[in-house]
Amino acid sequence: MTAIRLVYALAAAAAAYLPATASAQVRAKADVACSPTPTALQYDCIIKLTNARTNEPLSGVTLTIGADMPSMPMMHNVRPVTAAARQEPGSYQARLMLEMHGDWMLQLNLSGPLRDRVVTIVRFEPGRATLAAEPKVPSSRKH
Ligand SMILES: [Cu+2]
Repeated sequence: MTAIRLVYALAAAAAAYLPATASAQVRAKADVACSPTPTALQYDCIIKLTNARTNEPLSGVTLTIGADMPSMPMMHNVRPVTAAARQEPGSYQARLMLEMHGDWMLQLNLSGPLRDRVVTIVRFEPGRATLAAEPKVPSSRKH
């Protein structure tokens, strides 16, 4: 009886401890593809989130997207939007309404099963959007 109780206690401890540990180690990778809508400065973006280590799709994530222009700090005030999950696991979509064309830094804030922040820079132009230069990785990541 004592042994059984001990096993049960260990299992409960593991269940309480492991998810937090696991989520702290998981980093997200994001593939962002945006396309223009008929409305000027409005773009529809599809974001695919994967576990950076295993490449598995990240489902069930609450994803908000903020946008700012690195070249014009404090000049813009685009409200963050919450992305909607698409049918494909790990795939999300969001509509961005920007204030001008140019390079925008998209800040992807993930919460839920894991918390992470992924930053990517996208060049928004009339009629198209392309990935711009490699973003600077926030220094919180340890090597
Ligand atoms: Cu600007």
